[in-house]
Parts: sequence; structure tokens; C-alpha cells
Amino acid sequence: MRRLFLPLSLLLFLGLNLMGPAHAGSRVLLRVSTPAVSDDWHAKMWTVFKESLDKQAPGEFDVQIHLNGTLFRQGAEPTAMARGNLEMASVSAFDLARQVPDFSILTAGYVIRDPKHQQAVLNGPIGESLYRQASERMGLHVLAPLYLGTRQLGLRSTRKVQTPADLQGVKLRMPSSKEWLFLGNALGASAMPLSLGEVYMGLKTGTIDAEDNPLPTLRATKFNEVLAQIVLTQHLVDSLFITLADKTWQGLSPTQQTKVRDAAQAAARFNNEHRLQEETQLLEAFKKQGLAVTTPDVAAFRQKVQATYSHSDYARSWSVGLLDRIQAAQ
Ligand code: KDO
Repeated sequence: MRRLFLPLSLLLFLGLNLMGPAHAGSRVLLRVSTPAVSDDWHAKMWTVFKESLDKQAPGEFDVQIHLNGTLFRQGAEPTAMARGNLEMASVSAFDLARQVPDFSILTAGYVIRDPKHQQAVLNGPIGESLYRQASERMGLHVLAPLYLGTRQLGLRSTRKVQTPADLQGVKLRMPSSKEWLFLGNALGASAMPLSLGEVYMGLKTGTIDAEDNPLPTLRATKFNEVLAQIVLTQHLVDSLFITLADKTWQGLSPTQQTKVRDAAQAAARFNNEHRLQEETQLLEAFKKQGLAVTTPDVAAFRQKVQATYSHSDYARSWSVGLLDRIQAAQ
């Protein structure tokens, strides 16, 4: 007995010490869930976040990054955060719109003009009012807005697409929520819900005819391998938001809050810069690979999409004057 007891206690003592404070519960756990694939900028940006936080606050945080929607499925992140099962995510305006109607203005095609306009809107008083509502109604603390890219249409076989009428009957994959489907139908197509992970096979086998995503995401997901044509509709200058559960935010000291915000902003800068730069280069690369790149009558798409939204319940749910303030922002 005695001979067994001594080595065991020694082992336990050594074990506890080897584990160190990280596993003694002293670090703040930050679990991150994203549907992004590893080669996309808004996946890589989480490593930037983790590294800059570890540098600013050594040993204080335990950032765990889960890519490809493996921890929570795409769109389920806000609920997981509200329930205390997840601390961080890059949340889409489409998901925030379900509880904060004003966010749906960012899901409406052809409202945000370009990346510069997007940053002016999201980093100014309009953004502040949106983030306050996300905190009050969803318990989410927005740390930094992201440029996801400008969404273009991708087709599995070539087709003449000039106006929305040319998309009649085209099975267009959209992410799985009614806000996304509304946008797909507003473009003139027949929108179909499908998760991001199923799009490659869907295009290859023909269960869908088309998808919409920014060019860097096509490269990162390899959708370009199964697309024949990119139609430059430029229908949505898309945003995501680096978000932390309010409860976690409130539990941080003011110094920790500053460090977390700084790390999120560094991650956002990394994402935005790479994505903007890549968007200027990818069309040439895709053309060289043999994809047809066509420019439709963008004004016709803008007119149809804007008219569809302005007659919808979404437009009726926007705060009075919000659209005008967004249009005036620069
Ligand atoms: C997509 O599924 O098409 C989409 O681009 C929708 C975005 O809101 C966002 O969820 C994005 O996927 C993921 O971050 C993966 O890139």
C-alpha cells in the first residue's frame, strides 16, 4: 500500500504542475465558431486575433478556433452565444436581422455602394446604433465590422445573363435562411437553401445551377473548379461582424476589454486588406483558368432588386430615415 501511495501522490503532484495555470481554469475561454474554410481570409484572421491577444495578454486567454462550421452550423452562432455555449463568431448581418430588423438593410442588394461606403456606414453613428441594438436584443457585443467581399453570381454552365429575367428558373443556392432566399429571388432566380459545405458537390452534380459569393471565397472553397461563368452582378457588398457574447465581455476587466478589442481590430484589418487586394487580382486568374467572366446590365439588376426590397416587409421594418442616412454616409 505504502509503496503504491507514494508514487501516485508524486505523479499527481507532477501532473498538476505540468498542466499549469492554463488548465487550472484561470484563463478566459474564447471558443470561436465559423463556417469559413481554412484558406479564406476570415478564417486566417482568427489566428491573427489569437496571436495578437496572446502577445498583449500572455496567459490570460484561451482562444480555440473551430473552422468549417464544425462547432456550430452556419447561422446558429448567435443562439449558441446567447445560450453560453460559444463566446465568439463572425456573425452575418443576415443572422442579426432576425432579431434586429435594422440589420436587414445591410442584406438588401444594392444599398451599400462599395467597400469604402460600407466602412463609413459601419464605423460611424449608424454602426453604433446597430451594435447597441445587437447588444440590447441579442446579448451580442460587436467588436469590429468586416468586409466579406462583393457578391457575384457563379454559374455551373454558361448562359446569357443581361437582366434579372435571364435568371428565370435558375436554381440559385443561397445560405439557409429566409433573408438570403429573399435576396436570391429578388435577383430573378429560384433561390434554394443549401449550406456552404454542400455547394461544391451541388454545382458539380447539377442539383444547383448557381451560387453567389465574393471572389476570394470562390478561390478558398475551390468553387471556381466547378463554375463555368462568373456574372459580375455586384449585388451585395457583404459584411460580417466580429462578435463576443455580452456576458463574456462584461466579465472582462477594462484592460482586458481594450486588448480584446485591439486584437479584433487587428484581425479585421488583416481580413479587409487581403480581401480587397485579392478581389482586384482574381478575375484575371479565373479567366486564365478558362472561366467566362461577363458583365450584365447592372442598372437593370439594381432597379429590380431595389424595387423588390422597397415593397417588402423588410423596408417597412427599417427605422425611419435609416436608408437616407446610409445613402448619405461617406
Ligand atoms: C455563404 O455561405 O455563401 C457565405 O458567404 C455567407 C456569409 O454570410 C458567411 O457565412 C460565409 O458564407 C462564411 O463565413 C463562409 O465564407
